Amino acid sequence: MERTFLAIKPDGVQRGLVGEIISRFETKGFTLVGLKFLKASRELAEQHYAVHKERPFFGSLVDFITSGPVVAMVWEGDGVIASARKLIGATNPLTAEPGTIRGDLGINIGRNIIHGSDAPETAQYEIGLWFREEELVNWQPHLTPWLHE
Ligand code: FUP
Repeated sequence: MERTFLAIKPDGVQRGLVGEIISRFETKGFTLVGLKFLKASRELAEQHYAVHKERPFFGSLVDFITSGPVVAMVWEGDGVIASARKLIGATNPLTAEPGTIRGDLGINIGRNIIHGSDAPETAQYEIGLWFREEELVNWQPHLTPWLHE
């Protein structure tokens, strides 16, 4: 079963959006398999955003993601990686579609509320970076027959 890594960033936590955001993935029908609340170290943040290390915004991105607590999560479901990206919306909340998390809840690219893995390889890398295998829970929600034909 496909898994993705999602993280509610410090702005989402500070603004009290944790419940609203988790609710969107729950009500969509995906399964939560990992959850932790932590303040990321600089080392973790730099590894997480390693693909952006040559970009001009890298320093401020790492400063921001380490500036307060984040909610790190792993969600499971068929097609969850691409679907979560759709639910999250475009990188810039100002132009993200209404109905998406960023489109509904934000206005600035540097405060875009949530991170979601963009591909299977990234998901695998990010899940391994933020979670140990024993922190992920394998379980079968009772809702499954009502969500899948
Ligand atoms: P996304 O996959 O939508 O989270 O966006 P990217 O991986 O392209 O960028 C990672 C983060 O860098 C974004 F969440 C916001 C930040 N960013 C900027 O601050 N400025 C930019 O021009 C691009 C990205």
